[in-house]
Amino acid sequence: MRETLRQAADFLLAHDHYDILTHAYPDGDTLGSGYALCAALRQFGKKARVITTALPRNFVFLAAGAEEQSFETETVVSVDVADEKLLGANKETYGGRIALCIDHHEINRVDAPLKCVDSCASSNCELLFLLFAEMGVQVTKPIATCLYTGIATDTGCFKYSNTSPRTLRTAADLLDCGVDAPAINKALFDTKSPQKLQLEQEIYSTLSYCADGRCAVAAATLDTQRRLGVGDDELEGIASLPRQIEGVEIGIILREKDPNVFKVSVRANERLVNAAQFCARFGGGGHAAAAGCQIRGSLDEVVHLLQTAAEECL
Ligand SMILES: [Mn+2]
Repeated sequence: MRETLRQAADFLLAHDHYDILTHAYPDGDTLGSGYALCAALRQFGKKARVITTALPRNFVFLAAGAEEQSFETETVVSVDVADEKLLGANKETYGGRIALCIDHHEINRVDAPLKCVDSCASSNCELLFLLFAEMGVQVTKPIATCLYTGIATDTGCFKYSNTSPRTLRTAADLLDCGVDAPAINKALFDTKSPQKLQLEQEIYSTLSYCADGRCAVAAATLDTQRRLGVGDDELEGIASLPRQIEGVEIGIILREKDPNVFKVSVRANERLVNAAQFCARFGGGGHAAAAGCQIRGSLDEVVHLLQTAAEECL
């Protein structure tokens, strides 16, 4: 890994005029990585900008120091992007042009001449912290804030199993650089818009159990989403709600995308049920603990279908 970090550092110091690509439906890790790397490169007098499909409201603070720069792109770098498909609308412009890929996903399918991938890192930002040390970047408060945000979001605020001793040490170093962790944690993990709270209330009111309380299903219907005016920002994170209930091994959330078309998110206790296999029954897939699929039908039909499948599994 040390050798790879050195190569990536040398590459970044040797080139200029950077477009830094983030993945579509950007999260705190890809955006934190993008804006941190952008600021780091500018420290060396280089031109750089972050290319993103969206900047969700709660992450606007990451872009605070990055004033617009106009230049002709020479070097394309991707951060936290596991596959070119995940570039979304930017795939057309940048597909096949990535010169350096920096990522932490176990499976990375980006075809780039230079790849710096560490699947032991909790987050891409944890990896960037090492890379910045190799480059001699001065980790200013804005850079540290970006890196901390990426680490915190990818680890569920240091709760998930990807939180390693190194993750916590990195976070400690970032706190030394002046990060206001309580403020970031409050804004990202302990704050809900009134609409989101109302949404959760309505979702809980649809909750039904089966398999002796070991499976819970709840739904956000199109009517609810329209009435509350909620979008992807508010719907983010609702998939984990039913799994928080004591005794529930399979938690399922349905989100109606079009009339009678449901996007199904399954969270499972992976020691008992494989969520990816569960979703494969309906043409979907994913990970052992978290997977998804899409099913057509009325709400009652879809719930019945999923409950029957859950009862077979449990
Ligand atoms: Mn990530």
